[in-house]
Amino acid sequence: MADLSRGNKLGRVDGLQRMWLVSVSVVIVAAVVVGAFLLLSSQSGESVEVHGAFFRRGAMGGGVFFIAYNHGLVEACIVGVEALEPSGIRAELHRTVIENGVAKMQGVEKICIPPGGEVRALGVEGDGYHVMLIGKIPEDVQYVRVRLILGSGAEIDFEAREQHLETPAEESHMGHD
Ligand SMILES: [Cu+2]
Repeated sequence: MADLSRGNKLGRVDGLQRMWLVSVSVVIVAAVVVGAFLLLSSQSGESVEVHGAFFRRGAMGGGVFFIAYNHGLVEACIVGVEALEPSGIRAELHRTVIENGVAKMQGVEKICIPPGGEVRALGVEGDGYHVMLIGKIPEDVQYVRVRLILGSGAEIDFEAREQHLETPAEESHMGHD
């Protein structure tokens, strides 16, 4: 009887020690994961990434198009935009909507990206969103630098190269505006 109860007691102590070790390991792993996540978040501006950016020239400005991915765990909103290069160009967040078969552009206060999702800021070919450039872009300028400002205050700077229209007929037509 005495030997059996001692054996049980020892068994319980081993179990408790194992549980304690497992708890400590879980806490350490969690701390490492959280630390890595915070580091990544702070480095990449709240885990929002811009891909495939380009711009198209218009008569008095142009449009900047891109895909924004949110790798974060919470919704991220673009609340502001600036044109860094060339200077003297104003930038606005826009959305193109189709009303009675006519495409219309309107300013928007923010563009929100769901956690783990994306926004296709590709004009009518995407979710309608784009960055509108207002001002004459010099002829020799082949790319623009754009800064997106997130709701958290984080900034994402990216470069958008000029994309010429594919059909030569349309291009020459546009060129003589
Ligand atoms: Cu626009």
